[in-house]
Amino acid sequence: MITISAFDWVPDMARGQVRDLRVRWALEEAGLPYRTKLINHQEKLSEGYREWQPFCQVPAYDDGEVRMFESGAIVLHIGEKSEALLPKEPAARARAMTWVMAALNSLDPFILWLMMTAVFNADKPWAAEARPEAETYVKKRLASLAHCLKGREWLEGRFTVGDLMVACTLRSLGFCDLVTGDPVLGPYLKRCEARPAFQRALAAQLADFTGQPQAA
Ligand SMILES: N[C@@H](CCC(=O)N[C@@H](CS)C(=O)NCC(=O)O)C(=O)O
Repeated sequence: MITISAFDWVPDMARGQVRDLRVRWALEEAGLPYRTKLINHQEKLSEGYREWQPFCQVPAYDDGEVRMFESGAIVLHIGEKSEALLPKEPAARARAMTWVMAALNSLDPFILWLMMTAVFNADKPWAAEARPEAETYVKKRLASLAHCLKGREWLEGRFTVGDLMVACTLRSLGFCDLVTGDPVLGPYLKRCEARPAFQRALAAQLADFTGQPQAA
């Protein structure tokens, strides 16, 4: 059975955003059952956990053959097991993998920087000063993404692991309307989040925080 690590508790604002969600979503799309190894914020620092996830973060993954970390690498690994995530045709497969990298390298760093200024350090004077520029960079990247998605349901003709990773990255912008207020990106994200596999993954993450099953 596949095991993934996840936190047993995070603050309310982080619920539904923790990065094990993307792994749960990939597993749900692939139809692969999994269980969670819930850890707390002390256990993440233990030597045993550090051997599984060197940066003391979640998620980490173990399928009995491979133990690994980094959500991008994990969803690609799951993609290898399921055509629902990664097409077999080599060019389509390469394109889908490209979007996973684009989410992690071309979108996420800018979004993270904006979050540092607008959310995590919102009360600091330097953050107020830095925020407009951070927002400018994010808007530029989002405009490029919207250009690619214009008139398309999915990034590459059908849903792939690339959409999954891009959608997870866009969801981090839930604190502002840069995505939800965009006529292309807003509906795209809604389409992604409407997928039953996403709904099951989200419900499962939330349930692990409360110990109570939540409606999908
Ligand atoms: N690059 C890593 C980042 C993982 C990450 O940022 N995990 C966060 C939760 S979303 C975490 O564990 N934070 C706790 C900490 O850093 O101590 C990945 O994508 O797997």
